[in-house]
Amino acid sequence: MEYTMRWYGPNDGVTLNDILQAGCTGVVTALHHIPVGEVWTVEEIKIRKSIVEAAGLTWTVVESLPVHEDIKKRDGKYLQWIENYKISLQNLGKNGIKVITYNFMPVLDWLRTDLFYKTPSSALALRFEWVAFVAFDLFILQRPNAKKDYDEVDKIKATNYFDTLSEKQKEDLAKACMQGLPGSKEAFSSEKILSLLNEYAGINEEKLQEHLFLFLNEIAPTCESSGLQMAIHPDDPPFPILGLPRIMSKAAHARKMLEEVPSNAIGLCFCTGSFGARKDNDLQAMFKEFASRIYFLHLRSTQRDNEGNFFEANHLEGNADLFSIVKLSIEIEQKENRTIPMRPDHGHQLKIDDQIESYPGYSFVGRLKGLAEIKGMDMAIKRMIH
Ligand code: DNO
Ligand code: MN
Repeated sequence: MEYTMRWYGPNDGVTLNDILQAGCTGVVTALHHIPVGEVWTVEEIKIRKSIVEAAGLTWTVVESLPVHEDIKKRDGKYLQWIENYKISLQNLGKNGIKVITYNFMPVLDWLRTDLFYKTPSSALALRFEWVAFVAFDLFILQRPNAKKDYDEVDKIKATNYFDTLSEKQKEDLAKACMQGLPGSKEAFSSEKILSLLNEYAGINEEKLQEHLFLFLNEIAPTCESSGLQMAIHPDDPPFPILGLPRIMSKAAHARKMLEEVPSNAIGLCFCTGSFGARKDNDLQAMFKEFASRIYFLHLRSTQRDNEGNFFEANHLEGNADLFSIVKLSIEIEQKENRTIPMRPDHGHQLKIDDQIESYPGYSFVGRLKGLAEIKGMDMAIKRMIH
């Protein structure tokens, strides 16, 4: 396993040296300052690469090279954006990048209703609560179709829930749900989300899936010639929200993509936290089935309840059995003689993390704790095998 942490670039409060001291050999980063769709030039990539290498770290995984909304909808300037995407891929390949992570979630990236959920130790975790989300949709976003998308029970629960919230709690709920894209300090507004949602009116799951497969088959030859592996990140949360289609939430979705896009350059980012938020996703079975096309690992765990709610648990607790996943990764690495990059994905916000400014989920000490636990487990499993 190659140990990395996500680094948001020179503006990240967590420094490259912090990441090196934590025990990583590499970082996962992106050129967040380049607008979605524009080409990542060789010069810009080189600048980032040299900063990373000067700190004694490597950069082999990009997260994310974002896919323009026009490509997901196949409208507007999507052909231009695909051409640009290919040029960015070539430029990244020339600079030693091996894996590209991206997602195909319309409009939003990952979404939680609470960014500061207090766990029993008082460490703060990210949490998704269904009733809170319905309340957000009905009363804060006021999406025109929301009322008909939920059943009566959900609507009553959400109304009662919303009535108990103070103004401050309502504000926090709005902030959590509209936090903007990863790496961006710019939040979404209700108007912005509503207008983006409108553009997806005619696009159902089947259509979005078709658009993903077309896009991937179009870029696969470039990935092959540039020595790159595409690793799609699962939907998070892994079920439909805001009336939007979801196409990478469960085993059947991943299976279909790997069948429809046969190139080995196209594979998965196995995020145990995102896939694991669904009860019907058997993580071990999925890992075994897709192993040879898993190119990147996001290791974290979620604790679910029976109502579609979950919070991000300590890495070695909750519903995802990371011991089994690490063991399976070691087996596939040995069998196929390759190294899979990993990162501890999100971490808890510990008290001491208040001292360093970081993005939600990307605290330093909280992630370091997860990384160290996983690293110890990895070493122990290897020693037991030999
Ligand atoms: C959530 C995170 C995501 C991920 C992007 C990849 O689990 O890992 O923000 O980085 O969706 O495009
Ligand atoms: Mn993830």
